[in-house]
Amino acid sequence: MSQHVKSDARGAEEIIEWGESRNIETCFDRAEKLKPCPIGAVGACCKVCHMGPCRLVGKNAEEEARGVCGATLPTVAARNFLRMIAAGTAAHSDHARGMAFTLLAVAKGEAKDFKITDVRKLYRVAGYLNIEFEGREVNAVAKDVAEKLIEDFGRQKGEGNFITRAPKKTQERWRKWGIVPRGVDREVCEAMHRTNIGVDHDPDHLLTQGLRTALADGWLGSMISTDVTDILFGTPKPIKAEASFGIFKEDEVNLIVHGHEPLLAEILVDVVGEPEMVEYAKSKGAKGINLGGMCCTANEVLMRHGIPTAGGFTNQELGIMTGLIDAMTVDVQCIMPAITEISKKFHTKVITTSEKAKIKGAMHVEFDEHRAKEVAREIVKIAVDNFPNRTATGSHITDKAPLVAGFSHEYIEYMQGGTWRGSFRPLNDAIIAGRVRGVVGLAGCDNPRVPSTGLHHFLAKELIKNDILIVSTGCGSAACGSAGFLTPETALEQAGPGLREVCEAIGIPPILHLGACVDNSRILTIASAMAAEGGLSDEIGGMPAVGIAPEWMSEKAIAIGCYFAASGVPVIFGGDSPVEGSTEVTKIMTEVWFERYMGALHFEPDPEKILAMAIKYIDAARERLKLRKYEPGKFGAERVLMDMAARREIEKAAKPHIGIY
Ligand code: NFS
Repeated sequence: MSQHVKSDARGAEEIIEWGESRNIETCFDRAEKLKPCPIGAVGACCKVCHMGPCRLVGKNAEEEARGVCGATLPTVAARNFLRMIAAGTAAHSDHARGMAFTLLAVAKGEAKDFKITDVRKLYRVAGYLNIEFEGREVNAVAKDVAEKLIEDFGRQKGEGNFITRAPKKTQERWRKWGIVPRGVDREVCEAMHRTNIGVDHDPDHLLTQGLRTALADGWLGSMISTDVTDILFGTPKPIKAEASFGIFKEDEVNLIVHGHEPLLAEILVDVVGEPEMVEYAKSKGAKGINLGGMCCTANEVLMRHGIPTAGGFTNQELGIMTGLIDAMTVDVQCIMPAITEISKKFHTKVITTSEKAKIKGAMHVEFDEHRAKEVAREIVKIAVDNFPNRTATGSHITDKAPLVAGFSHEYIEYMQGGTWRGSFRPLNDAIIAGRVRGVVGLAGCDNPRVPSTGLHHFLAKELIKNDILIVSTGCGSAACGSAGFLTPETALEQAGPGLREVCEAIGIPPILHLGACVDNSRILTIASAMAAEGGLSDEIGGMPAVGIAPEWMSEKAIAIGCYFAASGVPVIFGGDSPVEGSTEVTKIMTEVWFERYMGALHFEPDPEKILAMAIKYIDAARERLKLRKYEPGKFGAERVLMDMAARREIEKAAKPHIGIY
């Protein structure tokens, strides 16, 4: 990875250069031209009232600088940071709200094009919510589940429903420090109130509300979204797919779903296969209709249907520059408004589909779950009608990478023992024996301010070489996927000896793609299951586990980082710290949070240092847990891991069952 590379994503550099030779501007050019504001970058700009904006700068700014109202730099930095958490939480949770209301509509028979696909998951969730399900109509259970989950948004007092899914000790820490979230809307609203001019001025107190708000994201909003999506569309299990710009087909209509919400994308998966639609495409000279994705909408349909992904955040303009995308639907979040501008130079139609988001220069076809197929067909027709307008211009890329995705909590449990003996015992044992040194959640965005996806690639390779199992989500997964890292072969070629053995025995890649960014909630449930299994820590805190978001850019990533920190996971973000101006705030987020929750949030731009810090945290946790000292290639005794054949034997011996797990 040379310093001059703008993107390390497969094929990206070629498209960027092609665009540069034609003066087509992308986020990479804008990032170069537009240096970050040095005052805002360190959290020292306060613009919460109209006496300012106040710039808290100077030699001894932390001690001496004051805004017009007298606000200090630590107050301002903490306040700005809390607002980022609130915005990120609002985004994930509003998406979750839409999912919960769709489940309710399905249960009431009002969204006829959707159905409950995973009844087993519905029952599992009903169980968490103490809702009776035995002998009841599926839709009646679904209605109760949806209504109970919807309570989590508007609850004013008490605790979120899923809080009790965390290990007891983790819950105790939260209660002790007053960070158990009540309802999503209440926490976001209170965060905005507290950061309003003249309210909360104590940095620690502000950041404590930050953690409560972040927990509302992780354990309420995001977890609801993951569970409801599984109920409606199926809990993911391993599936093969492909990634990168090579997924676009020259002789087919290319329809790309971009954004975050899975509802329209799921219906499109059905509709593009309808014979009338395929015939229509043929009538326009195409061989068929090729559905692909981008960012997290891509991850949702990749996990469940193997729909290929064109990559993450920084690939969106480049995708259009291939000249092969006939239509791109965009719903909410991480959509660059620049895509409508760039689409003018090609034939691509950008279609906004959410009532919440419009972009000048885009068509608007609003999605409505009550007439989902009708809207989906309208969109497919727009794409097909646009196929003949394709010109020969564009930077075509044919290269793509194979991948395996679809690792849900439920599947990971199943793969460690089958339907009847599924557990987290083998993973815990492998960690105890030192075969697996620890676990890293490698997640978050890709970013044009660094060689985009390059930091993900570097860390992924180094971590698995060090026998660290990776669970990935969001654009981190897209980065690993298009690099070809999400295959079992990667374990053989690149993983350390212990991790390689574990991956070989189970037949999995050393990097497990867990889904979209809202599916970071799967990491919370996996960590809780590992704590319950025993032998490691009895809470999430203290596990040999670290979260890394090396290229983050979205406020959503900040909310995620904070809910992991509050749950007990040390987290390292790349790039410069948005609270760098205040050592007091930095200390709270690193030392104070570690003392209270065993989690922390660091910012470190140097990828080598991120790696070293992650390994240090993991080894320190191993030492605290009195686990065998990690030595490459040397392991302690552990149970024999079951391979696929052994699992099938158990399956055969057991009673017949429905589904795979
Ligand atoms: Ni996550 Fe998904 Fe990507 Fe970052 Fe955006 S798409 S929700 S925020 S950029 S990982």
